[in-house]
Amino acid sequence: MIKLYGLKMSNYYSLTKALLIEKGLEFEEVKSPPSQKDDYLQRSPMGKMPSIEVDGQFMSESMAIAAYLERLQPEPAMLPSDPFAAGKVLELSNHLKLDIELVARRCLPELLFNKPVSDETKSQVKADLAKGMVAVERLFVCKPYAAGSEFTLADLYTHYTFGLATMLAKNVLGMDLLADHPRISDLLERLAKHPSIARVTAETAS
Ligand SMILES: N[C@@H](CCC(=O)N[C@@H](CS)C(=O)NCC(=O)O)C(=O)O
Repeated sequence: MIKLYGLKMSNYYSLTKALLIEKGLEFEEVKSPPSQKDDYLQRSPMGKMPSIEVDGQFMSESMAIAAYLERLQPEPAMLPSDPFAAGKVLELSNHLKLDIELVARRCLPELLFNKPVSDETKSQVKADLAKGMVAVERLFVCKPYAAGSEFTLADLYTHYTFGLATMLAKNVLGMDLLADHPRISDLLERLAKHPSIARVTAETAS
């Protein structure tokens, strides 16, 4: 059985859990906070969560885990069978991860650990987020899902990216990230009710 290491509070842990649920795979959750200890780094070389264990072997990085799970359990598909469409799903997922989530995350120390982020960093993050939002807006299809007619990996990255990024933007930057993006706001409302995501949310709260 697949073991999923990390903490429920982590958006990437939650994304991976939702993916395992989507795939109907059996898995065991192992509570494991991030660490720089050697045994942890064997599972996840940057000491981050999530990671998985399969038959005594380890893998980190949500997108790598998603690629593995897609081949292990092809149905339901989280990437379209059309090669170009599959690339577009990954393109959107990567932009969400790199140009929204990772940018907003620079404000996390202020919210989580009460470590103030400098005004210079805040204005850079605001500018980078504005640019990232224009970029992802170009890529979103929202008919009805993030990248087209089917629920894909991009929907999971959408939900788990904006969950964190909108909260950080609002509380640290005083910025409404979705103010000019009604299509993305509507999609997020629908995704919150998607069964795998709703189950992860309910189990995180319990
Ligand atoms: N690129 C990684 C990001 C994982 C990540 O940033 N995890 C955060 C929690 S959501 C973490 O472990 N942070 C602790 C740390 O950086 O030490 C992925 O996609 O899995």
